[in-house]
Amino acid sequence: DGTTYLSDYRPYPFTLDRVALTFRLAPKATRVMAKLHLSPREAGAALHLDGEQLKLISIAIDGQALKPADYLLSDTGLTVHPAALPEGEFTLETEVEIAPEDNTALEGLYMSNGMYCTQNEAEGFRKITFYPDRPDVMARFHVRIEGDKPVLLSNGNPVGQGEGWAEWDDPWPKPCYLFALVAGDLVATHGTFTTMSGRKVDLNVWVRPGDEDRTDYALGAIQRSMKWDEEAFGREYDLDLFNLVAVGDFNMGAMENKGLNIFNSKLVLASPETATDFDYERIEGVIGHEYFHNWTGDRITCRDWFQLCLKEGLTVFRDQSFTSDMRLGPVKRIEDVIALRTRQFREDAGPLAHPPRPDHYREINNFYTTTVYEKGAEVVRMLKTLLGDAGFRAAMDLYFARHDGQACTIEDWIKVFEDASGRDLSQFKRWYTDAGTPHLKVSERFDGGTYTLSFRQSTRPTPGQDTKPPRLIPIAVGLLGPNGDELVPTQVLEMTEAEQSFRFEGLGAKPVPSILRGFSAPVVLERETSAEERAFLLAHDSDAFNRWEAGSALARDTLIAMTEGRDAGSDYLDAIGMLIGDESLDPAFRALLLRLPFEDEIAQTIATRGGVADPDAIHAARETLARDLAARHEAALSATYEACAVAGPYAPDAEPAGRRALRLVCLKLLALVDAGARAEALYTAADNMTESLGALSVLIGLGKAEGKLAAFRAKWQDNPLVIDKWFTTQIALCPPEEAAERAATLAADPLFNWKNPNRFRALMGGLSANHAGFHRKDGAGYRFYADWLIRLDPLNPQTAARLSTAFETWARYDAGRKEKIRAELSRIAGQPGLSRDLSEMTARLLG
Ligand code: HT7
Ligand code: ZN
Repeated sequence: DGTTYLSDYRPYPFTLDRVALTFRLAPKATRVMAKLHLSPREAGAALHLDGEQLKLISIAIDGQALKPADYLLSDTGLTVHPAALPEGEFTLETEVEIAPEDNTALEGLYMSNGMYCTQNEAEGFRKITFYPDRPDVMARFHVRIEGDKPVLLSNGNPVGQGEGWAEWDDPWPKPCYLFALVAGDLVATHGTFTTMSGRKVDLNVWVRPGDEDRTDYALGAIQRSMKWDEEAFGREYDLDLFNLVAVGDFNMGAMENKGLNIFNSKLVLASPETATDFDYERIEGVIGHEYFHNWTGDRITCRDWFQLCLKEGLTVFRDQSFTSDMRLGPVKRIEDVIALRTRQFREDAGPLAHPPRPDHYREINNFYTTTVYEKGAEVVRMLKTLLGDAGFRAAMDLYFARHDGQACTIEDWIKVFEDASGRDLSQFKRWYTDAGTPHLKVSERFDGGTYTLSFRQSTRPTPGQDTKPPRLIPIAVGLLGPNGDELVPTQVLEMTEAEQSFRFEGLGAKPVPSILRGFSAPVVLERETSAEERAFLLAHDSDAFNRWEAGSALARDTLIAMTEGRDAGSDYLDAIGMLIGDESLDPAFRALLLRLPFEDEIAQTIATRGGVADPDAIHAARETLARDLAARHEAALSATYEACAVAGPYAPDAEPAGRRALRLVCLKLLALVDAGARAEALYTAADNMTESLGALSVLIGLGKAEGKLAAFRAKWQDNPLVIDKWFTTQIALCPPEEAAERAATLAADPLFNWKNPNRFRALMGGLSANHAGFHRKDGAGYRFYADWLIRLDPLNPQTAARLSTAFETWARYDAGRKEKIRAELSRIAGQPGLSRDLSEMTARLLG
């Protein structure tokens, strides 16, 4: 049925050590000549090469043209019969024709604003030439590009160039998914980096003419990434040149092609007037991520695509650690956990749940998920928690030493950690193979100076996995005394059983436990905790994560009580007041404390507790609590708003960004008591996008932004990245009852270039982010969204399928909404000619 299974893995029966590619570029008829140096690893095997949408012009072995009877051509590839193959080494030469200009799926070789570029992960290379398109076939590439573009780039080192041509040689063997080609009218911002062994590396950030004044930050981020990887992991860059190119049409964030990283322009271009603090942080993080792949992805790659989290989970862990070191570690950890819970826990709780290492798929593009990436990173983090800093570093050193140049599996990875630590990690491996988020129920006893913490772990069934054996869960715990002192500093309890108790002896009084410090494992903690205890932890916990967690749990419980019409009390409002202006706390941390949980998060918690989420009630409760908070603490909010003003020119660093974040949280709350007066003033005065967009967002929420939105559009209409913000913000933050109609109006705007993935995501992502708007009772949000997925699918199935995950939460809601979502999913599933991508997604979503 077109499903690929992990258990079917077989090594490729040929080795391919060298490949020479020649590209003769033309928008409608590019010719690709490939020469593959192959040798058989087993006698009598047929030679299968993947290939899709290729027009075969010629094929020859050792210079001899093949006869039609020598091979079989199909929609998915080409197979040369064993009888047509020589016994030992041989060369296979093919020539094919492709049409990059007609490639709207943006996989393989395509065109973006007149520039040629490639995207080959996971299986795009088969749309360029006939080839064993699998990550365990690693070869050295020599590339010649012929075309009428001034800049012609590929991987590795330039080895020759002239008018209309250039040649590149990459000395490092690589799988074809890391191949890249770029040809266009581009300009570079140049820099250098001297590696720890004293080699000078040339760095270039390539962009379209006119964009070069927004590249400095990206260049600095490359330099910081290179330095950090040397210091934190001992990893040095291994070529003399590192190129990074910004592209306007791109399906995802960026791609780690060897020596030639290709980026979505939104993750490169930044100036204070056009990019927000959040954009700057992401740019640095993603540039780091792609650069760190040079070792964890390129030098050591994956044996097959089931092992994707081997490179992605590890590299996310590395980029999170990098950002943590560049900015404020505890704040970064809280942001990462918020993202994990809102995206990954949501995936794990729904019909799309799968393990970080899945064991089957129909379309691999559908498995570039938050489970593979972010949960994969959490699993690496737990290994570090279990082994300690030095043990983790020793294991990483062994991983690089043992597996450099190889295509590996999760088993190889686990074995490295076992060998480095002397531990048996077979139970730990379940984190890779089992889906679902474990729930950890906690109870406690205090008896004659002994405090006992008891845990029970359980994981609900997920698609295809009914029973879940217990996992090894590292639980970081500290104990606080009645006056808030740390009685027992953080220690890591290793839970291995379904039920397990841990004792702490010799305590004078019953302590207050701080459990799962730093969010030491990706689990849902279930513990009856009184509001007093939460307020106590919020005031005293030495662990920043748990301190924030106590406040956010108070807010969440208050909101849930309000949605259920119960008396919510004033514990949250009482507890939070003192912290607003507490100068001993970082502004960025205070901004997180003051942030009310997202509506989607509240819906998720209600459903996890067995309730039915009512989007309208959740929206109303959040509005009411925000109003109460503003009314109760207006003075502190106002004083903090004034105190956090940042003087001097804009800088994207963590310190001023944290002050702006706190300021904008205060602004949003104050707007509920000043009718938006401060937001109007800030919008007029702001000299940077963070504050302009922050103020505009507040006014959109108040329904007072129409004139400003029109002026904003006129001012920025030639800057696609800013116009994307214009689309997203107004739809995500407008009153929910307006969202579907506003989305329809925006879809008719001439600036809605829906074939551009960023623009499409800007509108659709904005709509699905408006929780109560998307889930409007009459189904208008669902219908609009489904209409557009149906429209996009024939052109760009990957992006359409990815966006279909907005429907993954259908089971949380009432029967009426459920029925409407399922009807839309069935309507999509019934479209004739639906892509494999979207049909796999709708089938899984419908369950
Ligand atoms: N390794 C890359 C994953 C990827 C991708 C990137 C851009 C466009 C399509 C893509 N398909 C898969 C990005 C990363 O994780 O670094
Ligand atoms: Zn990655």
